[in-house]
Amino acid sequence: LVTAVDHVGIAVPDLEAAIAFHRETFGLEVTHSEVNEEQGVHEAMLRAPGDATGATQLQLLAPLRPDSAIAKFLDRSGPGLQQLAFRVTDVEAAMSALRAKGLRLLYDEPRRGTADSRINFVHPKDAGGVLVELVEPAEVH
Ligand code: CMX
Repeated sequence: LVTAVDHVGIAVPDLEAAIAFHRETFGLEVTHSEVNEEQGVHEAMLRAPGDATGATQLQLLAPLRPDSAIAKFLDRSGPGLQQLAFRVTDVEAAMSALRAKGLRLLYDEPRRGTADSRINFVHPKDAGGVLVELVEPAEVH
C-alpha cells in the first residue's frame, strides 16, 4: 500500500522565517515551493543535502486564509507537526483499502496536492491522533 514516507508537515505562521530557520539551523535546502489555493496554504519542501531525490522531505505549511486548515491548527495547537504523508502508487486503491478497514477519508475523491500530486487524508481520530496524508506523485515525464 505505502511505498515511502513522502514528507512530514509542520505548520508555521511565517513561511520565509521558517525556511530561514531550517536552512540556517539544520542546513536544509528548499526543493520546491508553491501556493495551493484550494488547500489554503503557502508551502515549501525541504531536504537534507545528503539525501537522494525521492527521500523523505520536510514540508513547511503557512496559512493563506484565517479559515484554512493550517490557520485553525495554529490557533488550536500553535506551530508544530501537523501531518505525516505516506507515498502511494494509486491513491484510489489506497482509499478503498483503508475504507474497507473502517478508516474515514476526509475527501470522497482525491484532490490536488503539492506539485500536481493527488492526495487525500485519513481522519486523525482514525490514525492514532495523527493526520495521515496519502500522496500519489504526479508522473514524471
Ligand atoms: N493532527 C492531529 N489531530 C488533529 C489535527 C492534526 N493536524 N487537526 C485536528 N486534529 C484533531 C483536533 O484536535 C480534534 O480533536 P478533539 O476532538 O480531541 O479536540 C479533532 O482532530 C477533530 O477536530 P475538528 O474540529 O473536527 O476538525 P478541524 O476543524 O480541526 O479539522 C481536519 C481537522 C483534519 C479535518 C482538517 O485539518 C483538514 O481538513 N485537514 C486536511 C487538509 C489539510 O490539512 N490541508 C493543509 C495541508 C495541505 C497539503 O498537505 O498539501
